[in-house]
Amino acid sequence: MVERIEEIEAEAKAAIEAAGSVPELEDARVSYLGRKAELTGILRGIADLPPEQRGPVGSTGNKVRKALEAMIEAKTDGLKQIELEKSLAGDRIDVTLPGTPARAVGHIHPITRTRRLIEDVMVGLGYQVMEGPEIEHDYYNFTALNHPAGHPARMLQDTFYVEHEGHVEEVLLRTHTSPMQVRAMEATPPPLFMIVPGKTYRRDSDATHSPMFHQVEGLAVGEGITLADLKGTLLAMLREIFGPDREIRMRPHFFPFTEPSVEFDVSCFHCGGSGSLDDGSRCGLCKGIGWIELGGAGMVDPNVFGFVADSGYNPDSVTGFAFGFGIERIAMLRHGVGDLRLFFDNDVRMLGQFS
Ligand code: FA5
Repeated sequence: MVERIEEIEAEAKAAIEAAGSVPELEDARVSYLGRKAELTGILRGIADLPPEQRGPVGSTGNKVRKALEAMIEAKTDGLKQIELEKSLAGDRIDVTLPGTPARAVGHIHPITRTRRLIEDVMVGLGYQVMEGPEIEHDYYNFTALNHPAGHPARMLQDTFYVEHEGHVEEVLLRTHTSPMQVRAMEATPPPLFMIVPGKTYRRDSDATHSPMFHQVEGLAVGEGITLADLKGTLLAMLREIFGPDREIRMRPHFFPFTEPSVEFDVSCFHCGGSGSLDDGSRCGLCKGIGWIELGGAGMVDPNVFGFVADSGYNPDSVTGFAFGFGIERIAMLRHGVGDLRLFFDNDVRMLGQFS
């Protein structure tokens, strides 16, 4: 009987050693130590053995059972550790792998982009950025800008009027950002260097004109400011926007609130200002002229200073220049967009191209 127990021990040890997983080890435990196992049966039947066998069989049997139990316990711990390591290795996250692509969050609108570019350039030149109301009084939009009532220049800008307390033609959607010239001077004594980007409105609609559009106003007032400063400022700004080789030109024009007044053009960045392309054909961007018209400007009219004399603007001691231009026009030129209305159709296939 003792020999049989030793045989069982050898078989059981081999089976335990061969077990490669926790379930396999459990099978071995059930086979050799379970309720129906041979060794369990032998130990349970000790009382029925002849008295001289009870001692050796009992002690060998119990020793073997304990040894097998200890072996199984040690092996269980080892296998569990191996399985844990395997599953950890399987679950390991490689933080260096590229992540799931982030969802597209959209794009900044090309008009906003262009506005920010202009703001950055002008802040770099020492200008502050101001904002003003889109619903404006006739006084700021026209009167204080030297357009007396009945002045024909009022008719040049097809105005949207807002009915206010039964009155028409007192409150309007600003037709340009120039009203902020007067508001800024009322609020800030000279010297003043500011730009005003914002929405403006006119009864206009075609491929290059929209009822709602954006302008940027610029105003510089201080002692001894001249038209040459205006030209230098416009040149610096437009070179930042359109490239370092650009030139500008100013042509005589008329605005009621500047004297002298000019329109300013930038040399065409498509043909380099020559008006023709390398193959000899006419440049389509500037229509063969070599110059692209951008906006209006001039020296602040002393009459305008008269409206803000109480704020320290004495035309005998300060001079200044102002300029204004359309943001859509700059964005169209920069991105080669032929129809301004595309910016406001809100087709993401069009807007998503400018990132
Ligand atoms: C003015 O609005 C003057 N306030 C500019 C100015 C400021 C002159 C300071 C002197 C001193 P004008 O009406 O030309 O000027 O408009 C300026 C620019 O606004 C135009 O060159 C054009 O680019 C843009 N613009 C005018 N109307 C529209 C429109 N309906 N849609 C899109 N852009 C427009």
